[in-house]
Amino acid sequence: MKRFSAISVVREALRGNSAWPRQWRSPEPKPRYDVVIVGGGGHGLATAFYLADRYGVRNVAVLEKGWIGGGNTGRNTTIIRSNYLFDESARMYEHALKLWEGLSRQLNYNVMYSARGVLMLAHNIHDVQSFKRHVHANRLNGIDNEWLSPQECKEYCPPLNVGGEMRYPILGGALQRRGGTARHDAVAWGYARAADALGVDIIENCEVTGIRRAVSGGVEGLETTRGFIRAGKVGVVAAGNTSVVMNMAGVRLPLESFPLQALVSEPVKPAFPCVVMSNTIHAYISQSDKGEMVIGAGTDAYTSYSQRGALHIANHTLDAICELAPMFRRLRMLRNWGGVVDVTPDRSPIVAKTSVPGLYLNCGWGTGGFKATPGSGDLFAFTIAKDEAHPINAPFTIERFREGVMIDEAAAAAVAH
Ligand code: FAD
Ligand code: PYC
Repeated sequence: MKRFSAISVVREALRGNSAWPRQWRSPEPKPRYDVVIVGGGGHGLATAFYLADRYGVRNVAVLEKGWIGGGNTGRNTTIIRSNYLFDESARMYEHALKLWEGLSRQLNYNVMYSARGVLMLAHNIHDVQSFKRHVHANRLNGIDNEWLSPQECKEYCPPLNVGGEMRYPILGGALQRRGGTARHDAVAWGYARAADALGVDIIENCEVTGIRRAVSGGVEGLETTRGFIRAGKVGVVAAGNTSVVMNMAGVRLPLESFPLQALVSEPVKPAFPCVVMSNTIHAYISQSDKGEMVIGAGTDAYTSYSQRGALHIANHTLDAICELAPMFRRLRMLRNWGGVVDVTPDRSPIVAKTSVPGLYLNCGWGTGGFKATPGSGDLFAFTIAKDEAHPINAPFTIERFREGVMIDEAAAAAVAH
C-alpha cells in the first residue's frame, strides 16, 4: 500500500490531488488542455496538427521556449529519404516520405518538397558492400533505391569528380530518386498555421521549467516561465534538450547531445541537380532554391548544448566537398550555424509512452529527424490520442535499450555519429 506523510497529503489536497477516498475529495480541477506538447519544432507542431486533424483532439497547446522552428527544424540541411537498412526504420521513414509527397496540398502551404534524388557515394569496398546491402533491403521493403556505377553517378550529377586520382575515389553510389529536400522553416510554419486553424494554441517564449506529477504518479501539468499549465497529457518533443526536460519528471534516458553544424555558400546559378551524401568523408551537399550550396558537416567529438560546431570540422568538410566537386573551390561561404542533436545508443529514435502515466516521449532522431517530421508527428499523435503505440512506432521504445533489442542504424547518415 502507498504511504503518504501528513504534509504530502495536505500539499496534494491543495493541488486537488487528495489521497483521501474519492467521495471525500473536492472535484479534480479540469485540465486547461487535453494535450500539451513541449517543443515547437517541426515534430511538435506536426504532432499538434495530426492530433487535431486526424485523431479529433483539438484542445491542444504547443509550448516553445523560443520561436517556432528556431531549433533543429530551422537549422538542418533538409535531406529527405527513406533508404534505411532495417525493416522497422524503413517502415518509419517511408511512412514519412509518403506524407511528404502530399504535404503542401494537405497543409495548403508550399513546403517546397523537391524529389530531386539523394545519391549516397561509396569510396571503398566497405561502402560498396554496405550500400548494396541497403539497396537490396530497401527493394525488399518496396522502397526505391538503385546502384549506380561511377559513370552513372557522373551522368546523374555532372559536377562530381569521378577520376581515380582522388584520395577517396567514387566507386559508385546508391540513388533514391524519391529522396530530396524541402524548405525547413516552411515546414514549421505550414504545420503551425494548419494546427492553429484547427484550434491549437501555439505559445512562444514559454519555457517548460518543471513537470508536476500527481500523487497517483501521473502527469498533472507543466511549470513554465508563464505560470503553471494544467494538462491531461504531455508530449515531450524537445530535441537537444530532451534529457533536461524528462529529468523534470524523474525519467532518465540513454541520450547524448552533440552540436551538428551546417553552412551555406554565396548564391549561384543552378549548378547542382540533386543531393549528394558521402558517409566516408562526412560531407553532404545540395543547392537551395535561393542558389546557395547547402553543406553539412559532422558532429563535434564531444557532448555540448552549444548551437555552433568546431571550425576544424567545417574545414574538413569543405576540403571533402572540393575534392568531390572541384568546381566549388572558388565558392565563398556565406554563413554557418549549428544545432544540438539528441543521439541514442543505436542511432534510432524513441517514440513511445513512458513509465509516467500521461507522459509521452519523442526524441533521439539525432542527425536525421527532419525527413521524419510528418511521419513522426502522425505516429506520436496516434500514440498520445490512443495511449498506445501505432504498429510502426511500436519497436521504438525506451525499453529496447534495457532489453537489447536495438535498431542499429549507425550507417544511416553521412554524419560522424
Ligand atoms: P527542434 O526543431 O529542435 O524542436 C525542438 C524544440 O523544443 C526547439 O524549438 C526548442 O526550443 C524547444 N524546447 C527545448 N526545450 C524546451 C523547453 N524546456 N520548453 C519549451 N520548449 C523547449 N535531419 C534530416 O533528416 N536531414 C538532414 O539533412 C538533417 N540535417 C541536419 C543538419 C544540422 C546542422 C542539424 C543540427 C540537424 C540536422 N538534421 C537533419 C536533424 C533534424 O534537424 C532534427 O532531427 C529535427 O529537425 C528535429 O526536429 P524537432 O522538431 O524534434 O526538433
Ligand atoms: O539524415 O540524411 C540525413 C542527414 C543528412 C545530413 C544530416 N542528416
